[in-house]
Amino acid sequence: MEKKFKRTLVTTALPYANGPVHIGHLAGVYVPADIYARYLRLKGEEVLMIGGSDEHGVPITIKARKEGVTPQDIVDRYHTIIKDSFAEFGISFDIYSRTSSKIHYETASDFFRKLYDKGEFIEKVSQQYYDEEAQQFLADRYITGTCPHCRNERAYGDQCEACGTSLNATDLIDPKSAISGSKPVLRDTKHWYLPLDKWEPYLRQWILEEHKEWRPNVYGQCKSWIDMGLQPRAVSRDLDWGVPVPVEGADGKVLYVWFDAPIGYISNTKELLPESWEKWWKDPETKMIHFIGKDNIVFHCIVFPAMLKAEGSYNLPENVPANEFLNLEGDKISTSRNWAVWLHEYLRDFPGKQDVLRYVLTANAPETKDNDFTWRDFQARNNNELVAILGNFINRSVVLTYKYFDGKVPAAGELTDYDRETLAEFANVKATVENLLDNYRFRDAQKEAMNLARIGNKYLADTEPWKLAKTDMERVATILNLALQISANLAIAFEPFLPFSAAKLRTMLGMNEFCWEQLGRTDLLAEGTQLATAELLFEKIEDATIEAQLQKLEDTKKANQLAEHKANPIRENIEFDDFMKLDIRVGKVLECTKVPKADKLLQFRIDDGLGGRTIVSGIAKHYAPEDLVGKNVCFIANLAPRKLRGIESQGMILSAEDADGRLVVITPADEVKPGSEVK
Ligand code: B3M
Ligand code: ZN
Repeated sequence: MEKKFKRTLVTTALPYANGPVHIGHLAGVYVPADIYARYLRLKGEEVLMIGGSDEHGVPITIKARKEGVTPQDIVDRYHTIIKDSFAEFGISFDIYSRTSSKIHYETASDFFRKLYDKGEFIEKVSQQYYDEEAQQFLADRYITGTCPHCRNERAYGDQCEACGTSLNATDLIDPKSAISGSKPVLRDTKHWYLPLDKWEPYLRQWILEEHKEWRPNVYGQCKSWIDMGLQPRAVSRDLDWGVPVPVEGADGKVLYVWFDAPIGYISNTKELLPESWEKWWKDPETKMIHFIGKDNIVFHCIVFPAMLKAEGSYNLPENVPANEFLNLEGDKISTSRNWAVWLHEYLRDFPGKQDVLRYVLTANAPETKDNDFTWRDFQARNNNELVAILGNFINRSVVLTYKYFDGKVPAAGELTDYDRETLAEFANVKATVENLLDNYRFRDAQKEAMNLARIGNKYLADTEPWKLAKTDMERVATILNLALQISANLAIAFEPFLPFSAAKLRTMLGMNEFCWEQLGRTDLLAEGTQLATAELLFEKIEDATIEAQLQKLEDTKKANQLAEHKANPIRENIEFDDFMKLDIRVGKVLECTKVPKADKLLQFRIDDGLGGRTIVSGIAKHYAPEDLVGKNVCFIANLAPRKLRGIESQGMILSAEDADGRLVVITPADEVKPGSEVK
């Protein structure tokens, strides 16, 4: 049975204040949350939208150390940049605060203390690396060493970025402290753990039985965590940046960032509403919704609920509509590789076009699976949808009203069957959009809103009022009245999605008061209302503008490759016997063709002096197949055969790769017989 609520608390993940925010943040969390909050406000519901910066955690301390500044300097810098970017994009937080605030320290500290006093933690001593020179315990990220799986010498204590394996610091071969460079030693350290296993039966019932309506990706992740069996989780760390653990004998220990950050939602509510915050957190008639990205699911669906439950007086979230990831031009967005569209840069390159980005990110929202942002799609959606459909319809309606009625809303006369058909099509939209928004399906909801504009556009194209102006002004008046009423509906329907354009549109139409309930009505603009002069809501984006953005990404790629090349030192020495294991031969290319549906692969038939062999090689981006036929190439002849796209590859063709990622095949300087050995 559906529960009834009085008010809604919308929380948005607190971004780490160690870098600016990009389109992935906006698409994954802040735009959907903002659409939802604006929609509820428009319905006249009581709603609070909470945001803020997450200012703790090891990466912030690492960045500070690298730059030779304090962690506080780092978070001060990025908190401001992030906060400004959100404000520019119209993300309508009721408060955007930060976890380095005094009230947060108190709130997080009290929360821990309450759990501690209730006996909700277990204390455990474990061994952790300690840097004797720097006299401090080392977070896993502060330890580097050789990966036991792939032998990468620059693996971190928590992960090897070369092979992607997650590690424990004690797995590393030859560990080194990133602070002093010295060899760390293992020392005993005490920490506090939240026994998630204790809450497992509760969580299983609450999520798996009572919240089957959660998105499949969220539900599925929770189920697999719970089915794997929950373990106690450490909620403290040996670190000098964060909220100090408020118990005796905890010097040099702080709350783990994932313990204090979600409490930030509570602190920020308190900061905004010191008198009445509790009703937002403890009254069962408040519905709490967490907007987050998929990498935060376990913390919001399992760990934080267990914390709240252990405390005892708080509500649990009603839903957690987590999004999947947004990629950029086919690659994972990455802060360290600068592979992102940064919001502050977008604002500089596309001033005044916040709504365009909001629109495109919602149209491509990664609600059910990872999605891709491409600049070509951005341009197409702007030109073909915002300009050609929405903007065009509004503009025609207003311009024609000026042309024939001095910009005053004309009176509607008798409706034709066609008018009535149009209105009927139009009337269902409110219920449809509402239903989609209530179920966190923002991308479909926006599509439906756009359908309203499509209906309007088609109506004008079909009725052609400009042709009737000489013969039947009464009919023209009716048509334009209806077109303007549809425009007024658009000004309401698009308010959650495109707040800047919707506001402009309302100014144009002289709409002062408006609310969601009016949607679907055709008497929103009174006869005789004076319109403001027509203003273009959207403008075409030219190819050159898009090409400049693509070029920028291309440059980033080159810079990354160059950096990688520089960081690619000569590998460690090998013995002569190791070299002798390689059997490298010369062969002549007899045939070479593209491998279907694999844009990188070429299939070779090689005369190897021994009856021939097939080799598949990833150089299709660098050569046309016909250019390689007849060439002598070098290949590894004794590499164990591997299947690539179902084709057995019997060896590997050698090529050189330069810093730009260009591949050039290695050929002998003079003609030699196929099968000759390379030594
Ligand atoms: N700062 C992780 C993130 O930005 C973390 C979220 C905290 S939400 C309480 O992905
Ligand atoms: Zn590795």
